[in-house]
Amino acid sequence: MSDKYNPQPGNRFTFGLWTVGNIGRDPFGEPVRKQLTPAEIVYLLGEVGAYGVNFHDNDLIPIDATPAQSAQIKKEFKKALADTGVVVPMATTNLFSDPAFKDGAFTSNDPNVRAYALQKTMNAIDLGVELGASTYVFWGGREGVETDASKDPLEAGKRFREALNFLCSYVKDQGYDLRFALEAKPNEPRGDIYLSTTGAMLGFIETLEHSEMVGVNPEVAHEQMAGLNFLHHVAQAWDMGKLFHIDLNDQAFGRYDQDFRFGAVNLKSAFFLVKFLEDVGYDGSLHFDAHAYRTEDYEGVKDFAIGCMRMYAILKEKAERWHADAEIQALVAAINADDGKTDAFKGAYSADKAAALKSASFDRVAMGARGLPYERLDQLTLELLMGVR
Ligand code: GCO
Ligand code: MN
Ligand code: MN
Repeated sequence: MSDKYNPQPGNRFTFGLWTVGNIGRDPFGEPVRKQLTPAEIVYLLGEVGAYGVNFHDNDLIPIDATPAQSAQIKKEFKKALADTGVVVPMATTNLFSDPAFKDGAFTSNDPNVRAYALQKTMNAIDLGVELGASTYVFWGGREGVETDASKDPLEAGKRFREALNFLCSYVKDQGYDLRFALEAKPNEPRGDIYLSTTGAMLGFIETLEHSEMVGVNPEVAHEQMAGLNFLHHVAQAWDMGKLFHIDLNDQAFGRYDQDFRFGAVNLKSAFFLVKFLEDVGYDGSLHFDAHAYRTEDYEGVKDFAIGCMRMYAILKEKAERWHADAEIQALVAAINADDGKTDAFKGAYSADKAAALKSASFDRVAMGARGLPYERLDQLTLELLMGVR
């Protein structure tokens, strides 16, 4: 399967150490793959042609590593980066695995946990910046509840805001060139996670002191877990200038957190997402936050990684074909046709415009009777996707 769809030089495809490095542990079963070292994962990513590797602090340096162990791991990791040309565009903090974070990190009811979370994040930011990261992701996996008896949601929001304000100021104080990207998820591992959708995050960001340095990191599976249209959230983020990063994967609606290969389930949604990202000119990382099926060995993990990247490249080509397809474009033009009769009413409000519009006459019945060829447009889109046009 080596052809033009395989990753080309200059691609922006990234994977987390935790994605291709996933050992296949699940709530019902033990690991099925041996743990690779961070350096080994970088070599694997170099082999499949990825551009970048992202990590949580503890994917790279175990939480209880000694300074000597930490130095040795960093040395091996940096060598692997230099040998392969793989770079580190994004980093993040693990604020969910350690038992200390069982009731959240920045929103924990325990002020000691909140302070420790800030300390851990400052150290992790330093580590990320040292290795080249320019985006820092916040995924608040444990920032939630099983019962609302346990935590006041207003208080939780206030704590989260204070933590982010503190950390924005820390980044500025250090002179780091780093932007924050907040990642929403509705549930799992908590019963309910605060700020559960990308839209909720976008609203929250506007309440921050340094909102200009904070955007979002939407993930396909997270909106889909909530039964929502992911593309619409991405479009809103883009419209607000807040699409700082994106997590690509796939997920069946209404299931557990599956983290499947990009495009593995909802091909049509994946197509419209890629088409959107390409149409608007999104030029950030294309990060695959997914992992191989538990059935795979490391050859299968490579198949998984290559599959994610091929899927994006193939859908990108399909989007180009969609734009070049005369029949599809004729339908698009017909749908958006404008007879110019309402030109006088367009644009900003004026009292004259409002008065003219109020006295205009419209053929309401004709408007309602007009057929819209969306069936045909959708069918042609699917036929294009299936390779029969
Ligand atoms: C999940 C999340 C995480 C985050 C990661 C980086 O569902 O577990 O998507 O994988 O993206 O922690 O912040
Ligand atoms: Mn996820
Ligand atoms: Mn994610």
